[in-house]
Amino acid sequence: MSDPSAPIVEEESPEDMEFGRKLFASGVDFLKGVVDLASLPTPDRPEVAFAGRSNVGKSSLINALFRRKALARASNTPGRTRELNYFTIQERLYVVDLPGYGYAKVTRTLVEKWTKLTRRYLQGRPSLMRVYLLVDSRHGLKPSDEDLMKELNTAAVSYQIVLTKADKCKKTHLDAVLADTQARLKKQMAAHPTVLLTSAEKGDGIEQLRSEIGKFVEKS
Ligand SMILES: Nc1nc2c(ncn2[C@@H]2O[C@H](COP(=O)(O)OP(=O)(O)OP(=O)(O)O)[C@@H](O)[C@H]2O)c(=O)[nH]1
Ligand SMILES: [Mg+2]
Repeated sequence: MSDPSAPIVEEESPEDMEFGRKLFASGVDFLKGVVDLASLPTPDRPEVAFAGRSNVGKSSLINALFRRKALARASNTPGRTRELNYFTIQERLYVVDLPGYGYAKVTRTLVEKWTKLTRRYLQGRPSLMRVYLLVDSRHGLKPSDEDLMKELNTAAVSYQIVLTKADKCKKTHLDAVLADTQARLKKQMAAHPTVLLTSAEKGDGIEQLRSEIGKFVEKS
């Protein structure tokens, strides 16, 4: 019998992998940084967003997906991304880099402003196909992540947990964090049951993520 606590691994078909690879190699443009809901672009194409605590590696993962060093601004200074940054693959897909939460060093008013904007966006965007909720492999899920998960459940927004910075951890630690995260997802209605393990630095999980995102895009 299979071990119920073993991580679920989803196999991507070679066709999906190839589609994802081509999609992310087909050219990307920065569209704009959105600072209020009124400035959101028309929801005329599928959209995926990268959310998570400050410094978990959202911008770095987007750069890795597109094989670009500095498309999305990544930095050691938490709180680097301050707007909803829209990237577009022609007219086929929007990829959104969100400001992080859970970082208190900038002024409280500023944090509240970004948090409010991000939350409102996440709950009310009709074309949002999936939220990738990034979690640092070293730390696992934090209460602020679980708050967001609850909100996404309530708003019935599909999301998937992505563990980041896998290169910074030992395999035994990764296995434990994966199992713990998956166990905590069981009761979450809107959560994708698979937890993805990634490293923007070494490339782990990047091809799979491209393939998964590709499934939201119309084949043309
Ligand atoms: N070793 C390693 N470092 C990483 C990885 N991903 C990101 N980092 C580092 O983590 C730091 C934060 O990365 P960012 O991509 O800026 O994080 P963010 O989530 O966009 O941060 P905010 O915009 O502040 O919310 C940077 O110093 C990155 O180089 C990874 O996979 N491996
Ligand atoms: Mg960022």
